[in-house]
Amino acid sequence: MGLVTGKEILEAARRGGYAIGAFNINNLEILQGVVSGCVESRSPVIIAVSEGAIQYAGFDYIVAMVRTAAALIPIPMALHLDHGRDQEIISRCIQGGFTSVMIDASHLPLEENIKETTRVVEMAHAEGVSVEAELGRLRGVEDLISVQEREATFTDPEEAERFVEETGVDSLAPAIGTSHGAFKFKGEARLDLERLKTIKERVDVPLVLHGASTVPQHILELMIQYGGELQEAKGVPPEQLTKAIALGINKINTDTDLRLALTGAVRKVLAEDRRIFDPRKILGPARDMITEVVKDKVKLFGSKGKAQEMKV
Ligand code: TD3
Ligand code: ZN
Repeated sequence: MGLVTGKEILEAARRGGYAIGAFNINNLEILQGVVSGCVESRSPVIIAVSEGAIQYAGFDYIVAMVRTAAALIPIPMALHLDHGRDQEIISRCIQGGFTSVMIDASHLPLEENIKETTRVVEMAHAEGVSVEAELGRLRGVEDLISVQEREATFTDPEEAERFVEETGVDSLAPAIGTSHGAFKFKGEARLDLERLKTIKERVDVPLVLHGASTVPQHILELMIQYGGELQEAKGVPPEQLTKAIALGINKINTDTDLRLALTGAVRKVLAEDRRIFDPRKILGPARDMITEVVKDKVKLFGSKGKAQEMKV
């Protein structure tokens, strides 16, 4: 059906009270794994591509691959730049076929974040491309010892209100206690849901949760069984995601769980048959494993079956 904007997908999710998975891809097998999972579940999907992924696979390969996927399938799909920091890459995405970009100027002071984000919003909206921005820093809850440190890192609801009003962004990623990667929590895994609730009361755009991988137990066990060293890995508990969705999260970013699924499946195949060297026999099961993970995710996020409801 061709690519749709991030805004179209997220506004439908906001109206329906569910979340859309934004899945990071780097190559053909990951893309196909994600696409199959969403097609089988009849779920809209956001394909997320980082600056690192563009560097790895090449801009034109990524755009051609994702466009081809979108043309072949009956579900709404957006192509989104994840954590855009480089102005040149952001412009290239806006001009070159992406339907959504994230400007991540969250490392800058508030005023500069507002300025940079506003500039990207103007550029992107002129081309009909949606924009996500980030406010606050992503860090694990227990890394923040003092109340002051926590306040300086997590998103301030008042600032969020001002940020959305002044920049005109289409969606906002607040910092509420998640972090990227497989080692998110040392102690209790908990998000600052009170803060999320207050932010939602003050802004009326869809909210995005970064660092939302759950590190599923069965995948962790697979990794460890076949030689991976990940004993301390811990993700966001699925029930915390359910609560976050009920409080206004409409986009859930997932990369780590796909990486773990791919690596776990590859480890298993290689360990079980040491004579294998056909890439299709190595990456085929990994692709299938990604499909299974994605099917579980979209069920949890509530986007299963929502492709039909979106009139795009
Ligand atoms: O933006 N992303 C994807 C890139 C992070 C590198 O892993 C996320 O917020 C996903 O975070 P997670 O929990 O999958 O690491
Ligand atoms: Zn992120």
